[in-house]
Amino acid sequence: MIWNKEMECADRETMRAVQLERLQATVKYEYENVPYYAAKMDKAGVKPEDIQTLEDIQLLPFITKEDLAANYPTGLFAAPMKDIVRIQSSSGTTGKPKIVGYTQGDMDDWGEAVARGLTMCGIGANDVAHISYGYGLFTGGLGAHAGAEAIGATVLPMSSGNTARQVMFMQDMKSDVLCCTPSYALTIAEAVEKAGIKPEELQLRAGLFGAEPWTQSMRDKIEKGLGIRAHDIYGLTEITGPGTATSCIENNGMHICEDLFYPEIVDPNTLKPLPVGETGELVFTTLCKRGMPMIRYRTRDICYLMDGKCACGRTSIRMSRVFGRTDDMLIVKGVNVFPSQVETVIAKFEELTLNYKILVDRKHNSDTIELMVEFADGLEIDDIEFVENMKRRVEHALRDILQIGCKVRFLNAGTLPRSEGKAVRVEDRRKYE
Ligand code: DLL
Repeated sequence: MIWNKEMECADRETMRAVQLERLQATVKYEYENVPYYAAKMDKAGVKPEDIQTLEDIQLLPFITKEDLAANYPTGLFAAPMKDIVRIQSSSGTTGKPKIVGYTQGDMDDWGEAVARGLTMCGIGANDVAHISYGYGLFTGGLGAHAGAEAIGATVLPMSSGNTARQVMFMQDMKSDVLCCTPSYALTIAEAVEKAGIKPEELQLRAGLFGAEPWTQSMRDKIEKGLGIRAHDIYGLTEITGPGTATSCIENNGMHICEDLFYPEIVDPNTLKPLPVGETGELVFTTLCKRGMPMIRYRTRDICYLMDGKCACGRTSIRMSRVFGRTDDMLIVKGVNVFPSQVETVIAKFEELTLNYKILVDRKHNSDTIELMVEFADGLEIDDIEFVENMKRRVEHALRDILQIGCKVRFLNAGTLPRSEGKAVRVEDRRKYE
């Protein structure tokens, strides 16, 4: 089923006309209501009337997380507070959180976006939606909730944590779909196995996982551990929260709600637009938001766009999985290292689990990087010969992909703290010196 055929299956010409009309209205509204952005436009020498085609979007200045910090808390709100019905927030890297305000119309569009996502994963009014994203200022819980209510599903507002209770509800209430972070899905799968429950004993058939980068091997593990189809759902607080894009049953990229959110990919260094298919930084312009519209917001997420009709029937432009964030990238001994590269190596070893942590430090003026990773259940770290052999193999594989040496420390299964939300994979101690 398709939730909004008119928008999700529109031909290119119709979609571009909708986008242009909405872009022009958004730019005019922003110019008239947000003095900070109007000043940026003035400085760039561009007026709302200059936006005559979709390509003219390139004339507009970007909005960055630094702009949000400079305008903390509500300086970028375009609507008066009386029209703001919801505040959500996410942590900012500069210390101050990012505060986002929604009008009722924005809330309705957010619910619509998640409703489209759930529907494309085969979820409908007869299903029980088990929502284990955190509820509160984080957009995961309330966002998934709004979409599940919009499609008329039976909502279980579990929030995250208390994993044993999650499993009990999942069994007793016969949950059909699980919504949580991929790392928490793994934690739940582990608890299911520990409780001696076979995946086929659960009613669960699909999951919408997002809020953090994840790899194909993690998807395989979740699908096997819970006996479900795992879908990717993407979004960010500044744009709306979950639902900006979701992967359908074809599992070939995430369909962007492009009548609501206009995507571009730019080269993160030159900020020049890149063509469909080329990897770069994802930039979004909200086309309908009125509480706090975002024009050319630099997400810092790295991915590429895919066009053409999907086998599911939708025509919307898709985005690839997110490979990482430009600000997730570690520079160790001058070499760029992404946590996802390390995860790809770990996944190649059956003896290891995807519970890991990367420690970066600086000793004697030189960077060090160490991987702590758990052995699979039943393998012991006191078998010295086995451990030494594994160490050699894993360190060799890491050097191959990272081009620098990375020490490996093995831990017994169950040693590292389990994720209940966004997993913290990296500890960079160099920042604290
Ligand atoms: O994480 C919104 C969300 C909630 C999305 C639940 C999906 C599901 P923020 O806390 O503002 O919002 O974090 C946004 O998380 O810029 C990405 O770096 C990352 N992210 C979100 N979804 C995905 C995904 C929510 N599917 C930031 N894959 C984004 C990879 C993701 N990274």
